Amino acid sequence: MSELVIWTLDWVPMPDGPAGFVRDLRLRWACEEAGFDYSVKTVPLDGKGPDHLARQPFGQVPFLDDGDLKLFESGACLLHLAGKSEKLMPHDPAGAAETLQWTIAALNSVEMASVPWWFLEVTGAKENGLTDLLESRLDGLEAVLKEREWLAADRFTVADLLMADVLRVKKIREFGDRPASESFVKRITERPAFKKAYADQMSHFKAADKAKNKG
Ligand SMILES: N[C@@H](CCC(=O)N[C@@H](CS)C(=O)NCC(=O)O)C(=O)O
Repeated sequence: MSELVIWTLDWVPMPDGPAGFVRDLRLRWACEEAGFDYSVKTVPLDGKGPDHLARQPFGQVPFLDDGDLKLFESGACLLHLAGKSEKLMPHDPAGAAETLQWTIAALNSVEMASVPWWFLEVTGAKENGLTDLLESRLDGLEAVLKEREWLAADRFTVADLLMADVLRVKKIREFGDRPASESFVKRITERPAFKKAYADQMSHFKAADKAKNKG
Protein backbone atom coordinates (compact mmCIF):
# COMPACT_ATOMS: atom_id res chain seq x y z
CA MET A 1 0.00 0.00 0.00
CA SER A 2 1.32 3.44 -0.89
CA GLU A 3 2.19 5.96 1.79
CA LEU A 4 -0.66 8.16 3.04
CA VAL A 5 0.20 11.70 4.12
CA ILE A 6 -2.43 14.02 5.58
CA TRP A 7 -1.59 17.72 5.30
CA THR A 8 -2.80 20.24 7.86
CA LEU A 9 -1.83 23.60 9.35
CA ASP A 10 1.39 24.08 11.31
CA TRP A 11 -0.36 26.06 14.06
CA VAL A 12 -3.70 27.60 15.00
CA PRO A 13 -4.36 30.12 17.80
CA MET A 14 -4.90 28.44 21.18
CA PRO A 15 -7.12 28.11 23.11
CA ASP A 16 -9.84 29.95 21.17
CA GLY A 17 -8.95 28.83 17.65
CA PRO A 18 -10.25 25.89 15.67
CA ALA A 19 -8.13 23.13 17.27
CA GLY A 20 -10.26 20.00 17.37
CA PHE A 21 -12.24 21.15 14.32
CA VAL A 22 -9.62 21.53 11.58
CA ARG A 23 -10.80 19.30 8.77
CA ASP A 24 -7.69 17.12 8.65
CA LEU A 25 -9.53 15.43 11.51
CA ARG A 26 -11.92 13.90 8.97
CA LEU A 27 -9.05 12.19 7.19
CA ARG A 28 -7.29 11.12 10.39
CA TRP A 29 -10.61 9.66 11.58
CA ALA A 30 -11.20 7.74 8.34
CA CYS A 31 -7.66 6.33 8.45
CA GLU A 32 -8.17 5.28 12.07
CA GLU A 33 -11.46 3.57 11.18
CA ALA A 34 -9.86 1.71 8.28
CA GLY A 35 -6.65 0.87 10.15
CA PHE A 36 -4.47 2.70 7.59
CA ASP A 37 -1.00 3.91 8.53
CA TYR A 38 -0.52 7.59 7.79
CA SER A 39 1.70 10.50 8.63
CA VAL A 40 0.81 14.16 9.08
CA LYS A 41 2.68 17.07 7.48
CA THR A 42 2.02 20.78 7.70
CA VAL A 43 1.82 24.01 5.75
CA PRO A 44 2.06 27.42 7.47
CA LEU A 45 -1.14 29.11 8.61
CA ASP A 46 0.42 32.49 7.86
CA GLY A 47 1.26 33.15 4.25
CA LYS A 48 0.04 30.73 1.66
CA GLY A 49 3.03 29.96 -0.51
CA PRO A 50 2.97 28.67 -4.08
CA ASP A 51 3.58 25.12 -2.88
CA HIS A 52 0.43 25.24 -0.78
CA LEU A 53 -1.65 26.82 -3.57
CA ALA A 54 -0.38 24.24 -6.03
CA ARG A 55 -1.82 21.56 -3.75
CA GLN A 56 -5.00 23.35 -2.66
CA PRO A 57 -5.99 26.23 -4.95
CA PHE A 58 -8.01 27.97 -2.20
CA GLY A 59 -5.14 27.89 0.28
CA GLN A 60 -7.00 25.55 2.61
CA VAL A 61 -6.36 22.26 4.34
CA PRO A 62 -6.63 19.33 4.38
CA PHE A 63 -5.06 17.71 1.38
CA LEU A 64 -3.87 14.17 0.96
CA ASP A 65 -1.01 12.29 -0.67
CA ASP A 66 -1.60 8.67 -1.51
CA GLY A 67 1.78 7.85 -3.00
CA ASP A 68 1.87 9.81 -6.25
CA LEU A 69 -1.84 10.62 -6.13
CA LYS A 70 -2.53 14.11 -4.74
CA LEU A 71 -6.02 15.17 -3.66
CA PHE A 72 -7.70 18.11 -1.97
CA GLU A 73 -11.27 18.67 -0.59
CA SER A 74 -12.01 16.65 2.51
CA GLY A 75 -15.03 14.96 0.88
CA ALA A 76 -13.01 13.82 -2.13
CA CYS A 77 -10.23 12.58 0.14
CA LEU A 78 -12.75 10.66 2.29
CA LEU A 79 -14.35 9.01 -0.73
CA HIS A 80 -10.92 8.10 -2.06
CA LEU A 81 -10.02 6.46 1.26
CA ALA A 82 -13.42 4.74 1.29
CA GLY A 83 -12.60 3.20 -2.08
CA LYS A 84 -9.64 1.50 -0.42
CA SER A 85 -11.49 -0.05 2.53
CA GLU A 86 -14.89 -1.66 3.00
CA LYS A 87 -14.69 -0.46 6.61
CA LEU A 88 -15.52 3.02 5.29
CA MET A 89 -18.03 2.13 2.58
CA PRO A 90 -19.55 -1.02 1.13
CA HIS A 91 -18.13 -1.60 -2.33
CA ASP A 92 -21.28 -3.06 -3.90
CA PRO A 93 -22.79 -0.56 -6.39
CA ALA A 94 -25.93 0.23 -4.36
CA GLY A 95 -24.12 0.65 -1.03
CA ALA A 96 -21.38 2.77 -2.62
CA ALA A 97 -23.94 4.97 -4.41
CA GLU A 98 -25.90 5.54 -1.22
CA THR A 99 -22.71 6.45 0.64
CA LEU A 100 -21.79 8.88 -2.14
CA GLN A 101 -25.27 10.44 -1.97
CA TRP A 102 -25.12 11.09 1.78
CA THR A 103 -21.51 12.29 1.62
CA ILE A 104 -22.51 14.90 -0.95
CA ALA A 105 -25.62 15.73 1.15
CA ALA A 106 -23.42 16.42 4.18
CA LEU A 107 -21.28 18.81 2.15
CA ASN A 108 -23.69 20.35 -0.29
CA SER A 109 -26.97 20.49 1.63
CA VAL A 110 -25.97 20.73 5.29
CA GLU A 111 -22.44 22.18 5.45
CA MET A 112 -23.23 24.64 2.65
CA ALA A 113 -25.86 26.13 5.00
CA SER A 114 -24.12 25.61 8.35
CA VAL A 115 -20.75 27.17 7.57
CA PRO A 116 -22.02 30.53 6.19
CA TRP A 117 -24.62 30.61 9.02
CA TRP A 118 -21.85 30.07 11.57
CA PHE A 119 -19.65 32.78 10.03
CA LEU A 120 -22.51 35.31 10.21
CA GLU A 121 -23.22 34.28 13.78
CA VAL A 122 -19.67 34.57 15.10
CA THR A 123 -19.04 37.84 13.31
CA GLY A 124 -22.08 39.20 15.20
CA ALA A 125 -24.23 40.04 12.18
CA LYS A 126 -27.48 41.58 13.45
CA GLU A 127 -29.63 39.58 11.09
CA ASN A 128 -28.63 36.07 10.18
CA GLY A 129 -30.63 35.58 7.01
CA LEU A 130 -29.51 31.98 6.76
CA THR A 131 -31.30 30.75 9.90
CA ASP A 132 -34.42 29.57 8.04
CA LEU A 133 -32.33 27.74 5.47
CA LEU A 134 -30.21 26.01 8.10
CA GLU A 135 -33.27 25.12 10.18
CA SER A 136 -34.96 23.51 7.22
CA ARG A 137 -31.85 21.45 6.43
CA LEU A 138 -31.48 20.36 10.07
CA ASP A 139 -35.19 19.51 10.25
CA GLY A 140 -34.96 17.42 7.06
CA LEU A 141 -32.04 15.51 8.50
CA GLU A 142 -33.79 15.06 11.85
CA ALA A 143 -36.71 13.38 10.07
CA VAL A 144 -34.29 10.91 8.45
CA LEU A 145 -32.33 10.22 11.62
CA LYS A 146 -35.54 9.54 13.58
CA GLU A 147 -36.05 6.52 11.36
CA ARG A 148 -32.58 5.02 11.11
CA GLU A 149 -29.28 4.55 12.82
CA TRP A 150 -26.97 5.04 9.83
CA LEU A 151 -27.29 7.34 6.82
CA ALA A 152 -26.34 4.83 4.14
CA ALA A 153 -26.35 1.11 3.53
CA ASP A 154 -27.57 0.18 7.05
CA ARG A 155 -24.08 0.45 8.51
CA PHE A 156 -21.33 2.93 9.40
CA THR A 157 -19.83 4.68 6.39
CA VAL A 158 -17.81 7.83 5.66
CA ALA A 159 -21.18 9.55 5.13
CA ASP A 160 -21.91 9.19 8.88
CA LEU A 161 -18.39 10.34 9.70
CA LEU A 162 -18.75 13.45 7.57
CA MET A 163 -22.31 14.32 8.63
CA ALA A 164 -21.37 13.92 12.30
CA ASP A 165 -18.31 16.12 11.77
CA VAL A 166 -20.45 18.81 10.13
CA LEU A 167 -23.04 18.66 12.96
CA ARG A 168 -20.47 18.42 15.74
CA VAL A 169 -20.11 22.24 15.75
CA LYS A 170 -22.33 22.75 18.80
CA LYS A 171 -23.46 26.25 17.92
CA ILE A 172 -25.31 25.08 14.85
CA ARG A 173 -27.33 22.62 16.96
CA GLU A 174 -28.17 25.06 19.71
CA PHE A 175 -31.51 26.18 18.32
CA GLY A 176 -34.43 23.82 17.88
CA ASP A 177 -35.01 20.47 19.48
CA ARG A 178 -33.66 17.62 17.37
CA PRO A 179 -33.09 14.61 19.63
CA ALA A 180 -32.35 12.14 16.83
CA SER A 181 -29.61 14.41 15.46
CA GLU A 182 -28.19 14.90 18.97
CA SER A 183 -28.01 11.18 19.55
CA PHE A 184 -26.53 10.62 16.07
CA VAL A 185 -23.66 13.05 16.78
CA LYS A 186 -23.10 11.53 20.22
CA ARG A 187 -23.15 7.96 18.88
CA ILE A 188 -20.82 8.59 15.96
CA THR A 189 -18.32 10.68 17.94
CA GLU A 190 -18.16 8.02 20.64
CA ARG A 191 -16.34 5.78 18.17
CA PRO A 192 -12.75 5.07 19.29
CA ALA A 193 -11.43 6.17 15.87
CA PHE A 194 -12.94 9.64 16.35
CA LYS A 195 -11.52 9.92 19.86
CA LYS A 196 -8.04 8.95 18.64
CA ALA A 197 -8.17 11.38 15.69
CA TYR A 198 -9.42 14.18 17.95
CA ALA A 199 -6.77 13.55 20.61
CA ASP A 200 -4.03 13.41 17.98
CA GLN A 201 -5.13 16.68 16.40
CA MET A 202 -5.27 18.38 19.81
CA SER A 203 -1.76 17.09 20.66
CA HIS A 204 -0.48 18.35 17.32
CA PHE A 205 -1.78 21.88 17.88
CA LYS A 206 -0.85 21.97 21.59
CA ALA A 207 2.73 20.98 20.75
CA ALA A 208 2.84 23.56 17.95
CA ASP A 209 1.59 26.27 20.30
CA LYS A 210 4.09 25.35 22.98
CA ALA A 211 6.96 25.46 20.46
CA LYS A 212 5.78 28.83 19.13
CA ASN A 213 5.57 30.39 22.59
CA LYS A 214 9.05 29.12 23.50
CA GLY A 215 10.64 30.44 20.34
N1 LIG B 1 -14.28 22.50 1.33
C1 LIG B 1 -13.02 22.39 1.99
C2 LIG B 1 -12.99 23.36 3.16
C3 LIG B 1 -11.64 23.35 3.82
C4 LIG B 1 -11.53 24.38 4.92
O1 LIG B 1 -12.44 25.18 5.20
N2 LIG B 1 -10.37 24.34 5.57
C5 LIG B 1 -10.07 25.28 6.65
C6 LIG B 1 -9.54 24.54 7.87
S1 LIG B 1 -10.74 23.45 8.50
C7 LIG B 1 -8.93 26.18 6.20
O2 LIG B 1 -8.00 25.73 5.57
N3 LIG B 1 -9.03 27.45 6.55
C8 LIG B 1 -8.01 28.40 6.25
C9 LIG B 1 -8.42 29.28 5.10
O3 LIG B 1 -9.51 29.11 4.55
O4 LIG B 1 -7.61 30.15 4.78
C10 LIG B 1 -12.78 20.95 2.45
O5 LIG B 1 -13.76 20.33 2.90
O6 LIG B 1 -11.65 20.46 2.37
